[in-house]
Amino acid sequence: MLRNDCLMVFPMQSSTWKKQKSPGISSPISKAPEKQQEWLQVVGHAGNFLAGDYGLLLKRFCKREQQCFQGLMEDTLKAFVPAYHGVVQRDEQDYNMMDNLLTHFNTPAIMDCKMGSRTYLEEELLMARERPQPRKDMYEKMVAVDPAAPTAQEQEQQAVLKTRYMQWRESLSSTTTLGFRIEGVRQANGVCQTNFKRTKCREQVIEALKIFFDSNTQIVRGYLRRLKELRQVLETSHFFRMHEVVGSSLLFVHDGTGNTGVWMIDFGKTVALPPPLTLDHRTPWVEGNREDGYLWGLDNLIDILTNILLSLA
Ligand code: I3P
Repeated sequence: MLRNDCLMVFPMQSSTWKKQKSPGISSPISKAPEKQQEWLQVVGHAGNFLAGDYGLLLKRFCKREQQCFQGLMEDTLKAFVPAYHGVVQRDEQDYNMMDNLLTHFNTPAIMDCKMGSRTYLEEELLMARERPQPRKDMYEKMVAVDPAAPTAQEQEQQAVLKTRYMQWRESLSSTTTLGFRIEGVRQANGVCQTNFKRTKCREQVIEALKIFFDSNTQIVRGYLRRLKELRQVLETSHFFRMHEVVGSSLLFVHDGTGNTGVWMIDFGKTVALPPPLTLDHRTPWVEGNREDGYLWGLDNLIDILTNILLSLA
């Protein structure tokens, strides 16, 4: 089964957490924490993460994600993803082992942005047509946000198809209009917010981002620099051109020292394309072209940050 989790899982760093400064913060391996750590998961599938040895993060095994990590470790994108360290078993469950991206931050603020204009794979759409499996849990999540959202048939069934739920989430949020959406934020003071389901228009997104950046120009500048570097690498990456990247997030991390980082995470729904098909990640999606709108979303994100910086200057 596909599992696509947002990596908003991190240790609440205690004073016993040994941090090591390294020249690049993209592949940190810290010493093992000496005390049991308190783990917090802001968004994503509950129970999919464990703390590994040497400060590594263990994520419930997903073959597709493993294949992506293996490909990414050989790609120019390597510096923009957590370093991958293979598979480990705990209580008869396999886990993919990766760097904990938060190791080099001191009480960090964290934001998860789900990238792209589509959050379900084309293969999920085909499956929903061939073997429709309406879901009660998704109906309930839908009604909790908007009781008027389900159709008469869905109300009768008290269930919705996953693809229908995902499309509804996309159009309710900024996924459809901007090609990315904020999934969750954890402020440095520990306050978590995951209620961005209706954060849709540019102004609402800007408002939420400004709060996350604490209107700090140094932080915005750091993020902007990193996002532009990422875009440049994405535009020439072999891996990126050859994959439909869906449900993947950008993890933003900064702390009080002005240290910033952005990484690509969550590759459970990143799928290799059948050759010779490639994507430019900007062409609008029509069923069959597999386009995911990732770079369109990144263009919008960069544009928004540029404008935020101008407004703060
Ligand atoms: C979830 C979100 C996840 C999705 C999950 C949804 O909805 O869209 O991305 O997992 O599907 O329930 P919400 O954010 O509104 O809670 P995938 O991306 O892995 O499909 P799931 O319940 O089938 O895991």
